[in-house]
Amino acid sequence: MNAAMIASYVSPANLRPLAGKFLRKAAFALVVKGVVSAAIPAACAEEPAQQLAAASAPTISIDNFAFSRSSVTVPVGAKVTWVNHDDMLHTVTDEGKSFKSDPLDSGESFSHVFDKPGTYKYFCSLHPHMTGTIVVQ
Ligand SMILES: [Cu+2]
Repeated sequence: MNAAMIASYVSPANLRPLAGKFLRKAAFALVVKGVVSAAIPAACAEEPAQQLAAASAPTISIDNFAFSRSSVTVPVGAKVTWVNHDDMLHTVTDEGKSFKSDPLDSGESFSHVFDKPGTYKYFCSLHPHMTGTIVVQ
């Protein structure tokens, strides 16, 4: 689910029967804030192509000295992105040395495309207790 999908879901055409300008604006504001998004996954469940796209480009947050998802499974060719939300430098370093980020400052990100199937264990080279796994199928 991305902003464009949300925007099309609450397009003016869908909302026109409801009421005038004010309601459309209010509904859009709620969606933007995430208040209404809980109602939307049912619609997304019928769109496997878009789910696959999401699985092919997952994002992993780095927060509070941890990777937000300890294990992520992706298809071959997937691009995985890590975003550092800590106020501390971190790296994303593959145990098998197939990829290694520079130290990421707060707000910086690193992406890697996984072209070969396998299990990739990675860690932060500055804080080796921070670990994660990418499974490429
Ligand atoms: Cu670190």
